[in-house]
Amino acid sequence: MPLQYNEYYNEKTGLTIGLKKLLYSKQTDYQLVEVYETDTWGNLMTIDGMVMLSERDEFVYHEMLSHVAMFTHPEPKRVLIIGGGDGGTAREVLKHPSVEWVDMVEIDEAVVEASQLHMPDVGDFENKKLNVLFEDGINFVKNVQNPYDVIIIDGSDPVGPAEGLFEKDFYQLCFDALGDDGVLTTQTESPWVESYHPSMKKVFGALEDIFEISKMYLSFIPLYPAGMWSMGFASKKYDPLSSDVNERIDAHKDILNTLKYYNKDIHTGSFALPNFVSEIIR
Ligand code: SPD
Repeated sequence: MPLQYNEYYNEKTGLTIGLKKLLYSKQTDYQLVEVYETDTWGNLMTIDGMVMLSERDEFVYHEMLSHVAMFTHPEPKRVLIIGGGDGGTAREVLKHPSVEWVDMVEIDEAVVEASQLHMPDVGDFENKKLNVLFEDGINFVKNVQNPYDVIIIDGSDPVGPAEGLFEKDFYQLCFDALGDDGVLTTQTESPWVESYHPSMKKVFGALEDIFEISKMYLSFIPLYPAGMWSMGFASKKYDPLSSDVNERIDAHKDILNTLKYYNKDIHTGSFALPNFVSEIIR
């Protein structure tokens, strides 16, 4: 095992993490799933050599992907998570008392296995409201009969099995799988990494064409390329920047007290984009 994990996002430029031990390694039909013990970030899960999450910084990604959607919808009861096999997004979604049912559709059982074995605090897999399905999320959304209030796309990077999660057809299927007031969030890569720009343009172009309201928002995740991470928000009816949303956040102190990144100011502030970022999707 090498002493350092390196993820290069441009030629020889990238991220370095000190490693102590390889804890899990499985080549599945879809991808190589690995978990390492690191010197700084707790246990780290990678897929095909790309960081998915570390125990120490995962809260930023999972709180931001979940609560921006969950607080924007006034009463999210049925939630669909595409991907998210480590369980972190479901954990955050399940904090909302209105939630009655969560379907989490993960293509690769090894992601759930690796998380349960080596990141036991990330998921809430015993929760009775959580239904874990192992199948292709794109096929799953084609056949949704009972619409969802919220859909969250917690996929990997736009290479390999997650490539389809950056296509317009997929977002049309998600739109069709949502109720009349449905809300969606999706992970959309780093604005600093130029090779991701085509995928970002494709997703935000699709969201704008398909949904009434669409926006990009940002969070800061140290182990993702260049540390700045974008997410997409789309909605048929509810504006994430309305005063109703602020009131709803204020009314849920019980949830907010469990969070380490998301709060009312972060919710609003995350939609403020630097000029070079808005340029990418203009
Ligand atoms: N390169 C980072 C891409 C992040 C995608 N999702 C991570 C999964 C965490 N639930």
